[in-house]
Order: sequence, then C-alpha cells, then structure tokens
Amino acid sequence: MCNFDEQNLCTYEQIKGDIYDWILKPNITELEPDDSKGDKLGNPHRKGYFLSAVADNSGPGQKIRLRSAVLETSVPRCLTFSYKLCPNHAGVLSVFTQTDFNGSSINLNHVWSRAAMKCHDWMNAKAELPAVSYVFRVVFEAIVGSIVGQIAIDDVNIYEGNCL
Ligand SMILES: [Ca+2]
Repeated sequence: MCNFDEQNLCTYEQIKGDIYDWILKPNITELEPDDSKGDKLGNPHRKGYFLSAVADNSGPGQKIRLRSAVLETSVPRCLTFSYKLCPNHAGVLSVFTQTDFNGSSINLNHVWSRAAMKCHDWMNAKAELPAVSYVFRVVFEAIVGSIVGQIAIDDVNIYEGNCL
C-alpha cells in the first residue's frame, strides 16, 4: 500500500505532458486549513501526507494524471484507495487502465469515476481490475472543476485476487 506518508510516490509516477502534477500535502496545514480536518479517522493530531491534484493556479478542465508501475497480466486484482473530492463542481476523479501500443498510451478501460460533491470525511473506493492478456498500468486522472476544492487520494493499494 502507498500511504504517501514517507513523502514520496512509492512506485507511482506523474504522467509527462500534463501541465500540473499531483502534489504531496500534509494532513494538516495552517496555510490551507480546508485541505483536511484531520485524517480520515477523524484524529486531528495524526501526521501524514496525501496526494492532491489541486494546484493553486490550475484552471478548470486541466487533467492531472498519475500512473502505477507496469502490472503483469493474467490475474485479477483489486484496487482500493481513499479519496476526498469536494465541494460540488470541484472536479472529477477517474481511474483507468492503460497500456502502451507502439509508444502511445491508450486508455483501455474505465474503472471508476466520481464527481465532486458536498464535503465530508475521506471515502473508501474499491474497484476490480479484471485479468487481461497484456501488461498495463492503473491511471488516476483528476479533471479540475470550476470551483477550487479538494481532489485528493491516499492509501492506494493494488492486490492480487478479487476484492474482499
Ligand atoms: Ca497518508
């Protein structure tokens, strides 16, 4: 699992070609008090970091993408993660699987999507990644909305087998 608390991206990487990157943010910051009211367990004293797609100057419609390492084929997997996506009109968070054909990245399957809604605590997401016959990556894509808000992920895990 990648919880970003070591202030790195584990095996994940920014997709080149986006104007903006996903950025590490601490769970609590005096400068941006709306980022998170404590962590997802409601403990305001917990330290740690999460990954945010909201830059100060990123405009509406910007796509900000992150991809996993290459995943080998043939076994079903389960993707789980936590997300915070709010308020209404702050944007959309999607997950795709992607492969590489002749040097071009091709989106294969839409796995998961949510549009920003009213703010609340961290939510848990779970999605099946079916077995396929080629190597692929998992891509997180944030599309910034018309209101500056929160598009954030944490505790990303991909494990072999069906979702529990
Ligand atoms: Ca974290």
